[in-house]
Amino acid sequence: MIEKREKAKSRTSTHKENKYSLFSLAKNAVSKHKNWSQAWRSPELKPEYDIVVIGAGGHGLATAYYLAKEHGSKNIAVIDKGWLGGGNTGRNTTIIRSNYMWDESAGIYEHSLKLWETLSHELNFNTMFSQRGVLTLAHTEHELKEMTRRVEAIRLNGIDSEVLSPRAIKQIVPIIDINPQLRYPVMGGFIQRRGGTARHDAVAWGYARAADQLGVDIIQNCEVTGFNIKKGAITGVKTVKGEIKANKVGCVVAGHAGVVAEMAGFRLPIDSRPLQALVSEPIKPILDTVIMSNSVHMYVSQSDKGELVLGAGADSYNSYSQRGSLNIIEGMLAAAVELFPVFSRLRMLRSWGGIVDTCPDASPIISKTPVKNLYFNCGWGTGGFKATPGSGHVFADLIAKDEPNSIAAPFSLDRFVGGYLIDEHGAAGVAH
Ligand code: FAD
Ligand code: PYC
Repeated sequence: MIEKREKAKSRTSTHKENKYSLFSLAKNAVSKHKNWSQAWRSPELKPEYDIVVIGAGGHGLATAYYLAKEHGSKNIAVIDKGWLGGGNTGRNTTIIRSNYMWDESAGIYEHSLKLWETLSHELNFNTMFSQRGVLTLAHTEHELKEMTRRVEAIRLNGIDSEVLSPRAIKQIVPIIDINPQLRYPVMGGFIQRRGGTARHDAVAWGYARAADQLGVDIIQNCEVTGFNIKKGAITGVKTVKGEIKANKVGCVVAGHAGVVAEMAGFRLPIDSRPLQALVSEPIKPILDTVIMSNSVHMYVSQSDKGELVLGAGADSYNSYSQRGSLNIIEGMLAAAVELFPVFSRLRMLRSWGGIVDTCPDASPIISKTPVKNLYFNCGWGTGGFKATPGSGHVFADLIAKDEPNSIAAPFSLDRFVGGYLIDEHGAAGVAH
């Protein structure tokens, strides 16, 4: 009886909240959002901060949030040359998974996936995290054997992963063509059921609002143009809005890590290339899993709006232009239509590109640098969105303690000197 009453009470309060939020939406629409409160402040840049984080993508904002929340750091700024979330965070296709081969990668990506599982609650912001499963297809005997080995390695790290037969795949994805006569027949695949997607902007906005509430200054349109370095240690940052003194600086500038490192006088083992994606017109729900095929360089999921979100491999040349080559998406669409004949009459709405920084071993850098108190977090290549919470979490720890924790340590720059590479080319979602 009590339970019934509690349920009825909570139904009434949800109903009331909905009524009020609908009323508030309508009121703000009529007043042209004049009284709409801002989700974060737009403070003036101060001349001095304890910690400056360069890059207001998801990783930079998460770093600032965990610095303030877990390390009690005060007087932090996050600065960005554009608008927050306008880099790869706002351009990616939002696939989240932790099914990597090596123990070091399992450490960082699974740490991140666990943080995703409670992130909306942590930030009090709906990140629209959806564990709809990520299914990767195999098109040759060799690929299937390699996948089976990979699944065993993933499971040894306690991460969920299963090999699937073509029939099992067809049950999960009824629109896929598993005809063995196809040019690239579906021979099987593997799935991580805890994998999925989230709303990219919401992650940046959620971290931004939560960091702002903890006193972090977020400064947009503030490009970094150089560093002040004395006796091998960082003392400040030069920006288009003036110089800032800083005790510590963290750089999280995906796509431009090499450019910013050069400003500090060292080089990074990084390649920067365009990676593009595209969306179709919205249609009724037809696909409730993420499908990836590394051999045909095609992946697809359906957004909550109904658009199909498709992506391809990276361009094969280095560039900083945020657009990709047409032949890459032409090839990808041909593969998509072969696997999903029902897509053939679908119209594409738009395509775009981002710049991905990739290391020779396709693993990221989370590290101290040759300049004391200057730290870099970069090289996530085509796959850093999934790592946003975990990357921010361990990078904050590194900046606060000036020592990497056990999750971050394998990703230090030293590995390119010592040779302890973490080769994850096979786990990358797309060719690069
Ligand atoms: P960003 O969001 O790029 O933030 C870096 C910020 O640094 C930018 O806002 C930029 O303006 C700023 N900046 C640069 N230079 C300066 C400067 N001089 N001064 C001040 N600010 C500066 N990953 C996945 O896990 N799953 C996917 O499905 C996936 N799909 C992708 C699809 C595409 C098309 C692309 C391009 C990438 C994809 N990725 C994916 C990769 C993922 O987007 C990135 O690894 C991740 O978003 C990087 O986040 P970030 O916060 O480090 O970078
Ligand atoms: O890392 O899973 C991934 C991915 C898929 C598409 C782009 N990156």
